[in-house]
Amino acid sequence: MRRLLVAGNWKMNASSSMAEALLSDILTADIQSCDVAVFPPFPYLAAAGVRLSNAAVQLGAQNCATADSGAYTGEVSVAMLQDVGCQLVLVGHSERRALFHETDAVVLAKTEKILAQDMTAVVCVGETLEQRQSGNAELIVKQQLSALLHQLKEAQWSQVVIAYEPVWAIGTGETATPEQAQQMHAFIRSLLAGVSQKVADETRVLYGGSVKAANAAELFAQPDIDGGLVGGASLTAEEFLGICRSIG
Ligand code: G2H
Repeated sequence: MRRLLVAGNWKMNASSSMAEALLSDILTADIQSCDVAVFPPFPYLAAAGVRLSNAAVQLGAQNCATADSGAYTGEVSVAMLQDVGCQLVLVGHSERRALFHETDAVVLAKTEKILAQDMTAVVCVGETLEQRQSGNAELIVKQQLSALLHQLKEAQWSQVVIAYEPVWAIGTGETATPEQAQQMHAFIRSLLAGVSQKVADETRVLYGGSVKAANAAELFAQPDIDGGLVGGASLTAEEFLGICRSIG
């Protein structure tokens, strides 16, 4: 019922030549088995937007401003991102929460801007190792989603993708087991059911955290895992396409 999505979050990596080569390889591969999206750094978005226009591969940005325009030095608005061809924006990645103080209120404000622009918000949630070990993983994820669950209207959820990214699995090489991930994904879906059964059935919940070609198939086989948000392994075409191809 839900088409899987494999999304490559390049983080602060690549160069213009690397971006061009990577996009070229992804386009040549012509993946049909899932939706594919890439999230290059800001400076490469405009060229990527031209490269991907009319292509099935979707373009996303890693961040956006909460304001529409004006005296916000260094910020990039959602309208600007759409102007250069972005369809999606990441919000609330744990690196932004931890390093740039992105609170749940900021996550909500950004998400509302993205949805108002008719774009898709990929909202990231996930607990730290300490929070998991103290038995609070579900509580933390519920808190991170709480404002969205209460504020968004049912129809808006068609423009939201959730990415569950346990902080302890990000860039560490340590992946949640398929069972651990499935358990949290099922919990997230139960929260979505509080909005409506339709929202629970149709909202995609991606897994993120050291996804690679070797573990993707097992993760994506879980009933509530609808694809992956891929960091390190999205930086080489071979590994990223290997993840896409793990979907039968
Ligand atoms: C989690 C993920 C991508 P990685 O941050 O969002 O990165 O796959 O490198 O763990």
